[in-house]
Amino acid sequence: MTHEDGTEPAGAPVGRRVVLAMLGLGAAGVAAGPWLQRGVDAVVSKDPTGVTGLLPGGSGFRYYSVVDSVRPRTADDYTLTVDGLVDRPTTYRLPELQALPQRRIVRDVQCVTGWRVPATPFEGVRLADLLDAAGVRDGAAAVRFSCFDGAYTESLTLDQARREDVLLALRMQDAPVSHQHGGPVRLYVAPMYFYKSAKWLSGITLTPAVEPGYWEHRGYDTDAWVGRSNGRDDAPTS
Ligand SMILES: Nc1nc2c(c(=O)[nH]1)N[C@H]1C(S)=C(S)[C@@H](COP(=O)(O)O)O[C@H]1N2
Ligand SMILES: [Mo]
Repeated sequence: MTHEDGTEPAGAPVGRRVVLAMLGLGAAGVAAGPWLQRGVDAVVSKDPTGVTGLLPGGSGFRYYSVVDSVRPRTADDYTLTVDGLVDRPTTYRLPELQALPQRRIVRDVQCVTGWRVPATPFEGVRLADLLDAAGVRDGAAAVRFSCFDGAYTESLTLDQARREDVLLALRMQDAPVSHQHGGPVRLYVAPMYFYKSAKWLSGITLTPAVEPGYWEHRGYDTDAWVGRSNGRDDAPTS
């Protein structure tokens, strides 16, 4: 086996296995990773077209977590901290994030391992808005994301982080982001493979350089543009 989910999904085209093997993703770091797939989504978004049948198991999302369990957070105890190379370090609570202007984006979700969920709505606060509010200092060139699962990390360059299609998502599939999908707040990086969209987001830190995230330490690209990175996935993309 060679990739992110620690398994070789049934029906995975040989081509992808070969490509991933060539990328060296079968390295021991992956095999040893504390990987768990959380099972298949039980509550799938309404899908009149039946396109979720594209996915293994005929369902919508898979749940992914690199740790066994994550203690849920609610509006009572959720906080999101913006710090590092900023003029005004800030800690937000959920109602404060909910009160900010929200943007809605509907794109395909694409996991680098090949599964895809078409036309999935996400809504939330533009990361660019929080960066502006914090006042990014000279010398900052990247953003590091941390998660209250205590394990996962991600990163973006400052230019990527400022894109219009990068959100702190409060809603997904027209409902609050569920705990299993990384709520109450997850990152949503629309133009990149879904591993960039860190779940259970708790920290945003401005740094002088990109610090590779969890999967990037295990062989995946930090610039994870859909269709242009990791030797590409094998599913069509929008
Ligand atoms: N904190 C955290 N974020 C994460 C992950 C994870 O394991 N932990 N997995 C990533 C990967 S590989 C994918 S495909 C998506 C899966 O999101 P979902 O569980 O909502 O389908 O979350 C990404 N963000
Ligand atoms: Mo993924």
